Amino acid sequence: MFSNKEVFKIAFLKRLEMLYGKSFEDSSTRDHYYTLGNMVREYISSSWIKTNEMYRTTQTKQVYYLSIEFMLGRLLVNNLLNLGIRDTVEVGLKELGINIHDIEEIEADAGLGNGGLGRLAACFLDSLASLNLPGHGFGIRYKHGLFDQKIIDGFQVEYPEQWLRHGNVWEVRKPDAAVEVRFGGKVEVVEKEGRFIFRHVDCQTITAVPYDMPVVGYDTSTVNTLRLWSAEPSPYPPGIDVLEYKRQTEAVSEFLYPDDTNDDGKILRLKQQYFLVCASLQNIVSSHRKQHGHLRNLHEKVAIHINDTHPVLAIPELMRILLDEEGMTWDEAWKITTQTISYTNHTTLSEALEKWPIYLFKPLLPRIYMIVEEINERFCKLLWERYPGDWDRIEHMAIIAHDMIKMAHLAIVGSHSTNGVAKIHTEILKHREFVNFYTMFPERFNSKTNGITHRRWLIKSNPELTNLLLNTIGDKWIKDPAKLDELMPHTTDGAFLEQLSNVKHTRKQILAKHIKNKTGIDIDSNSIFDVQVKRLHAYKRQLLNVLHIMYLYNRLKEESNFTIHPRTFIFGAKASPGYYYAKKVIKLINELADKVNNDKQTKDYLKVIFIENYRVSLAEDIFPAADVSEQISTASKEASGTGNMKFMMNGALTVGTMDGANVEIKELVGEDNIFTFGLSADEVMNLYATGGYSSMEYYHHDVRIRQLCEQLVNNFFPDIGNLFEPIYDSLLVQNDHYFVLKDFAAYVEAQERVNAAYINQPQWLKMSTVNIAKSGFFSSDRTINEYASDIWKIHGQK
Ligand code: 26V
Repeated sequence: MFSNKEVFKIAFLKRLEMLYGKSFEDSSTRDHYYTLGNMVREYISSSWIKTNEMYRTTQTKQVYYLSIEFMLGRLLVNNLLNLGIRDTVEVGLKELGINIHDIEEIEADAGLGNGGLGRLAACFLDSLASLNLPGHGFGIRYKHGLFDQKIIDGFQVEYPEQWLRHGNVWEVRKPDAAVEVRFGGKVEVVEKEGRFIFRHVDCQTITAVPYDMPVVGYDTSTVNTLRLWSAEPSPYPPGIDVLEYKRQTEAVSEFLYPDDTNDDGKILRLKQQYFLVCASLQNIVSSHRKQHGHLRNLHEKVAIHINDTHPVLAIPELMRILLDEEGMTWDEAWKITTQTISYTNHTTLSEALEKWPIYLFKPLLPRIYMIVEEINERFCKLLWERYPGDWDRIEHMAIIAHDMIKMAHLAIVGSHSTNGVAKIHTEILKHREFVNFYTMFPERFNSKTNGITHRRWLIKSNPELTNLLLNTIGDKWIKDPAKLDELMPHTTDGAFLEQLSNVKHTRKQILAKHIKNKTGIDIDSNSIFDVQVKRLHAYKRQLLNVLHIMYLYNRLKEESNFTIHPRTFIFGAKASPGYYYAKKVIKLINELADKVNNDKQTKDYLKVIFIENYRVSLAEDIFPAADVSEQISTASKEASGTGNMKFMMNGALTVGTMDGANVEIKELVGEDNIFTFGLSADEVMNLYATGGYSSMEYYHHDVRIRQLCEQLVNNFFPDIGNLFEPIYDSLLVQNDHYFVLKDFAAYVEAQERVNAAYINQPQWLKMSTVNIAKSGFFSSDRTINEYASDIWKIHGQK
């Protein structure tokens, strides 16, 4: 069907006819998309079956990656690429008069995630399959992914996302593999033959129906599985309000929760978490039983990884199965559970560390609560033996304290591995956040610096750069991305640098065209494309970027001999719907854009663009076009960042703080090839500890800062009243918790270095080349190989 373009064309037309009863002339682009998707799915299916059969017969150890989010984006072109048939299909379609990009645009992003954490899970699946590793995802098939963002009058407005509206060609519903999940009710204890049996009665039951999506490896026949659970009503028990029961059940997989740390304690979210865990564990345990007849060797054949604490109930749930269903002793069950489970921490922001109040948890999950209590009691006893009398320490480390369950503590205590997602983040976990746990269990802590799949974020999204790399250093880097380093001799190769410059320019023109179509605004593709795309959070400091733009604007207006290389500042960011401050910053960016873009005096030097509804598919057009990558979080706050890696791999230079993976980018490229600035993580944490920061001093002593702060509240932005007063207050009344003003001068100075470096194009292109050459380290293939050998102990097949 895909052996050559002629065979493909015939098969395509035939399939179109079969599926839609339409001739080519009468068919739409949507028909073409579904026809092609259908063909690809069929093409995948035999490898999928073979991969599963192979895993069954060889009984190799499997890893299951449990994640409440998977931000897959579009799959068509990625699958074509991994199957090695993209070019055949593209040419074949072209000869039929169809542009593959038009077809691609039909597909809705699978946006079942908020940002970094969910996208990381998607990159990991791609790497697992491409490395022939037996690894599968378990998640939730949300009917609505992360909300769609519209900007209306400068404000963010949210709309429900509808990715399933036209169906999903990549999924297969498996009703025969459905399982039941129980909530509420009571636990009855009966004694039987000297053993206590726990029975869960009067509970509400819902059915978890799996939808499987194939995960196709690159240039291999491995096809792993992402299993997404959908909540459906179980056979209706008599005498209930059927409509109400159906509504309540389906609500469990209706929406992805937007990452909103101000919005915790939502019972439905806890239901989602247990729903994922309970269904996935039944699935894992029943296939293990089928193969081995018992669960005593579960930890030898299965690794279960929990992506952040959201699936941490896997620990008490596995204990429940081993105790109540298998009749194991506590000690046997505990050994198997801790050896099976491993945990990644993705944040140290205290407001994002999950805690559940007992009053919500216990009635919803009575048996699980009993087990968590028992885990806590045994752990506290251990603490007491080790630190007799040290009540303070015990209170701080307890899993349950002050009527709250601390999920991260449960994860560390109930697993054999806790990892951070970049070196500096792991150091903070070990020596600050979880220092007491590190002292007690040093061997459990390890670091796994995040990565991104170079297949989507370079080969797929930037074919122009990919071709240049292929022509320059061959193709070994595709299977072994560390080999991008072979580009290093070309940092002084004039012909190469010129081509690199052309590639970047082409990609900037593509993005400029897209922006023109969407916003009507013309941007200059010879200007510096300076990009900050990520969720909107105070700690990510989009505000620092905004204040710098205002500062440049002021200077351009006030100083007749001040000049800069023209710059286009591009933002993309969603704010959580209930995050008041973040939404103000979005409005501020849009007000600034309005002002700056329409000022005749400055518009040739400064443009500000807010790209609406930032998501994976847009990101694929943004990273290749960037010159400057903004990674300016308050040091210590950004666990890793992964956008920083995507920019680097596409030749953008980083302006960044010494935070997250920026630290490792700097180690790799050297200080001459990155623009770092600002407070270090230690300085930030010491300032918090000592209270030695007063933002007012910066206001008084730096006239630039004073002017900028005042411009937030005087009529610099006309007709907005006191709209930005909360931002002003965050800086000056609430003492600028994220050190925006303290880092301002250093940031301005770093940006001046950027301007100077860009003007020297040969120098800039050389720096850009070093960044591309060193980016292989950030392939998620490297990350996944480390997880596989250090944590999961799984091996590549064939
Ligand atoms: C928190 C909550 C709170 C309740 C509502 C839903 C929700 C969803 C997500 C989260 C926390 C997410 C933590 C997170 O995304 N961390 C990011 O992980 C990236 C991958 O490791 C890393 O690159 C980023 O630096 C880190 O912020």
